[in-house]
Amino acid sequence: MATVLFLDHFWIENLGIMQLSAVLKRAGHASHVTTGGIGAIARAVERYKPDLLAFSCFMTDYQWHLERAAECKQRFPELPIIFGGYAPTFLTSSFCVDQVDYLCRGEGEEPLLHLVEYLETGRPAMEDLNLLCREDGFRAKPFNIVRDLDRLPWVDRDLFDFGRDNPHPFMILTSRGCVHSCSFCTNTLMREEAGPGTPKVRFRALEDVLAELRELKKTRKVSEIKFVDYTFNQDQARMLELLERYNCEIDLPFKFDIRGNFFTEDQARLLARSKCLLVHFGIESGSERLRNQVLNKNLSDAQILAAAELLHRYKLRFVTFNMWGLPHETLADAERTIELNHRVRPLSPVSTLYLPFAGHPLTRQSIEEGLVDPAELPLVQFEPWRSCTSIVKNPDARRIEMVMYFSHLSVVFPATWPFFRWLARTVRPNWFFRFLYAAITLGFIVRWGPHFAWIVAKYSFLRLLRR
Ligand code: B12
Ligand code: SF4
Repeated sequence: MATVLFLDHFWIENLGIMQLSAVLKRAGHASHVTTGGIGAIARAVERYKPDLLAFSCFMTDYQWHLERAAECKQRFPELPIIFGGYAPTFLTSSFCVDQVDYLCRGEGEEPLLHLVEYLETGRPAMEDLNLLCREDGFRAKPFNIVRDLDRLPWVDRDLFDFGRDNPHPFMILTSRGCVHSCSFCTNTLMREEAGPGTPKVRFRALEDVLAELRELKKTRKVSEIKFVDYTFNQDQARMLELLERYNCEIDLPFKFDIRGNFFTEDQARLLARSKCLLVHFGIESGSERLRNQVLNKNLSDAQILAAAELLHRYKLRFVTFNMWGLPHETLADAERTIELNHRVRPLSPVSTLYLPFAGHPLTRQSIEEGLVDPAELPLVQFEPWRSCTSIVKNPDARRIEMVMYFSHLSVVFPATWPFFRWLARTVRPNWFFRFLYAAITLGFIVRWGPHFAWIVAKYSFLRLLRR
């Protein structure tokens, strides 16, 4: 039996790590997770005596992981280190460094299990591990994908030790992938990497999903379920069947993400009879040109408005996702995003600065067009001030930033929009406005969940102090 210690930065339940842990435990191994600085990690190493340290990164936190791994390598040179997640997958060469021994591209269930067996027994052979290995100079670059999700065990909900009273929503995934190919989205790049012949979406059997939910309901105090599928309603018949059965058998409050063009009256009617707390859907930009030609979202204003009309008619609460600082975005486009939200009337808009992730189609195009300097890509990290100022070159960037700062207030209180539009057109952003934006954002996050707000505030503050 081997022991794996996972390193997580964000300290919110992480389904990726929980899935990997479940696969390890099913095979008789042990796994634990920790976070924090080298002191906390060293204490966890003392306590659990792992045979392998496993780092899981987003594109937005991989520098934190690389720093911690370098410290671990210095302190425990004999402990092998594996990296997996989005950044190692798409920024592979940045991880072929001294502190990394093994690197997994794509989905890690099988390769991680094989590595643990290899470290214990020397089998399978290194070249069959489907990993990049330091011992052979990181030569191969295999990409891994789980074709049959039903072969996986349920995620390990004991791993993050929040106990029965988990303050977060319980996340569950019923599918992987999305049929669309938006140019900014990691789904699109995952599919490119997986190669032809890979299904666009892999679904779990509904029976298995419902059994997992029943078990959750029986064993935990669940106040809320969050379906984290990329697009919950992309298969209409499946969604309707899942909802029908969910309403009868599970009947817990829940949230999920939809695409406006897949939303139908049948779905709305069923949702109105369920304990649906909140629906999220992406507008991204109020400009159809940007949304469809630049972002390849394949979603018209008419489809967005039709979905919103249905949501309102059936009294379903919803928020919209909006991105700011896009390549080729003008101030007029940003103003259109507010104005489309006025017509859509969400509970609130969720606003994020567009982050050009390395390797993604839109980033590649922006680099070709001279709009993004590739040397600046490592700056896309989860840090408060970097969530404000875009690295995309744009003459209107500063004004768009101001529209973003006041987007919540402008949408929720439309009467304030003429004032904020004037402000955005005339005043340059500064620290005062950024602070205001952070406070407003935090206020809205508190409405979704105080614990999540606390985590965001804590990380933002700690990182600011560290500078
Ligand atoms: C839930 C979620 C969140 C949650 C929780 C994150 C968490 N701790 O899990 C919250 C709300 C905090 C969040 C935040 C953000 N998110 Co988010 N999120 C998701 C979501 C909806 C589900 C993630 C999930 O559970 N996937 C399922 C698991 C099974 O897959 P996985 O995590 O990829 O793990 C597999 C592999 O990556 C690999 N793997 C991962 N780690 C390791 C480690 C080892 C050792 C190995 C071998 C393998 C391995 O194996 C795993 C099992 O197959 C995804 C979309 C989606 N449906 O996947 C977006 C997604 C991951 N998020 C995304 C983004 C953009 C963000 C934000 C940057 C948003 C923002 N602008 O602030 C932030 C980043 C926060 C940060 N830490 O820096 C992007 C991509 C991020 C990226 N490329 O790095 C995604 C893909 C959405 C999208 N459409 O593009 N997110
Ligand atoms: S619809 Fe959503 S999940 Fe699908 S590719 Fe576009 S952004 Fe990604």
